[in-house]
Amino acid sequence: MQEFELFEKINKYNTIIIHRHSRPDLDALGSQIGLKELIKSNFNNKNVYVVGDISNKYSFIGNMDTISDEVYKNALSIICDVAVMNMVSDDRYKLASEVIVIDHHKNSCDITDNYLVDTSCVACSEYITHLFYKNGYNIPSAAATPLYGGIVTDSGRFQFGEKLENTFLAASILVKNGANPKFIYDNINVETLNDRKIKNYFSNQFKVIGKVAYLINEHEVFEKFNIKEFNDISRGMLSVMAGIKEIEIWCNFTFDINKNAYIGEFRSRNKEIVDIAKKYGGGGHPLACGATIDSLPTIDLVLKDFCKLLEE
Ligand SMILES: [Mn+2]
Repeated sequence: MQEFELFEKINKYNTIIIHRHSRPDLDALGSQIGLKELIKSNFNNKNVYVVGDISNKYSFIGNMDTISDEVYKNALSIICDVAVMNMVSDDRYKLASEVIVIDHHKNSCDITDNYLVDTSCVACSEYITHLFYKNGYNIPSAAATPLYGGIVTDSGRFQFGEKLENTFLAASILVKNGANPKFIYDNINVETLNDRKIKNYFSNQFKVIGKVAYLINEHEVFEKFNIKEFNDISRGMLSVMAGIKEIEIWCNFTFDINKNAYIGEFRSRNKEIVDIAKKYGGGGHPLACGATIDSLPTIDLVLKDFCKLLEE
């Protein structure tokens, strides 16, 4: 699909319902809510809704709308920050007359041919900013702040990105149009006292062999701290081992009672480790990957492989 067709289709429909991926991060929510505000401010008399599961962590950015199936009749659905069917939150987008996907991920789209993607953008929020700005649309502050939030978080606070100059350009446009960076940072830099206590606990638990740090978390820890979300430990506690000068690779093995196995999350500062993840049936990015590990003896083998890699 051509970019101009996005605006033609928005023009054509009175009702537009915006979706994004489930378990939303701030880019999913920021691009979704930002797009809603952009449409409301640039196109007259549109009914624009945002739907999907909510995230307690990012609820500060805005609320979702509750709508009936009827609303999808003769409506346009736009899906942000995801291009694969099984990750979209609320599959009622299928009830709409037409669907458009706007994404920045590298995988291909299995939802529709109305697919806009720019993989050089670090965030879907960045892509949407460029799309509207270069086509001469107005950017209200109600759109600028959530879009800014999406860019800040998906870029790891402006560290990552294939075309950082364009990322900064989008951020500059948003700030010029009233984005409130302090509001975003005040909300994402804060944690609860309980969160900090949990982190302190895990900070005292990790072990080190050579330049490799690791945590092995049995199922009991979920009960110990009343943690419901698996990823709050599995991914959330990686950070207690990151940023340590002597540690090159850090791993978090968390027991998943549903799989009766340890979910291993692996991170490396410089040396590519994804081949070791693949050796154990996993995969991911060169410096950030994972694998499902069946037992404690196998965890030992993984750790030995990481140590060996660092000796090479
Ligand atoms: Mn994203």
